[in-house]
Amino acid sequence: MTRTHRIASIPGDGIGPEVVDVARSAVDLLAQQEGFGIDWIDFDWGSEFYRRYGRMMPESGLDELAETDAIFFGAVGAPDISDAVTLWGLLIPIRREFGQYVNLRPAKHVDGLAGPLKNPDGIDLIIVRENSEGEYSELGGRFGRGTPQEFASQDAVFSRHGIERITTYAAHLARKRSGRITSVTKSNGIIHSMTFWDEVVNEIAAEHDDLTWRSVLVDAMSAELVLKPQSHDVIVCSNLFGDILSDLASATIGSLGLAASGNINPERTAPSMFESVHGSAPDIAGQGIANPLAQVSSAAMMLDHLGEQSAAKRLNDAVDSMLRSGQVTQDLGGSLDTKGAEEALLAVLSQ
Ligand code: GGG
Repeated sequence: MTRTHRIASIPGDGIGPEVVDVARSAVDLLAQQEGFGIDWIDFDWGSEFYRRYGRMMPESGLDELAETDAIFFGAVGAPDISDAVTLWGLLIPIRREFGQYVNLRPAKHVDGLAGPLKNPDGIDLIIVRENSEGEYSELGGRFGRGTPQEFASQDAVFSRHGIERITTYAAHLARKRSGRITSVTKSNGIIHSMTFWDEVVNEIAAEHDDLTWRSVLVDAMSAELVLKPQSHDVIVCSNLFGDILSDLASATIGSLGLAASGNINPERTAPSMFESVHGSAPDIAGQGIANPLAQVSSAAMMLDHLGEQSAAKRLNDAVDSMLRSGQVTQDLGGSLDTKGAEEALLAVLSQ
């Protein structure tokens, strides 16, 4: 064996453990076939950990993750715990501590896969979400509690450095793809931060004038993603807009159950984290019917990041083959349960 990757596995809540199990089986099989090693390091962090210890991960959690090559994450969220606690107690500290300021969220349609659109053929876009600042901010507060004047204020934080680095990353990515890049804001309504975003993006665009740049308001972009998603390639946007638009984009290709993501530290100074876009789906957790393919495609992104290009390609091809042949779960109109999808995936990889 020539190389071994140390991977932190955090299945988390709800359907997280169900889909992470499937993806890990596929990665283990590929490792065996391709001759590399995977050393999974298991962490039982998440909502159950919170119920027991009053925090989503131990105090030493980030130090433990720092020792790994990548983090493989399932989902967080539980009906009895505030989403703010689960998100800010686990995912956001990891993204920030490890400089994962790029959140890549691709949406690619596979021929023959039904979805809500009349013509989804040729959808192949990628959302580059700013992952470290923006609207996900701790600045603000609740004031005048219990009085008729009670109000809440929430500050979004956009730094020149933050906008420059995400836009530059997106520009380099666009150059490797079609050369088209769209920046999304709402600068007619949000007049300080979003006009600043536009200004900095224009400066970066001037440095990359071989690319075709567009700027679109987020409301118009929502309509474009439904009416002509094929016209888009690289989309760069803020933390909140990227989160919303990536759910929309994944729906156009058939299901949120297909949407993979990578929280990337481009400088590779710390581990990156790979997770499905979907959450913990408590409504179907424990029923064994969750679609594992978003988590599997996230594993492919992780393998690619770790330099295992052949394994990553084979995993992506296997997912495409399942989608093309209709070996899919109920969210995509198929009849497979999670276990059935795992068996089908391992069978394709073993051919
Ligand atoms: N697998 C992703 C997950 O559990 N997401 C929960 C969530 O609330 N995410 C919001 C975000 O990514 O900012």
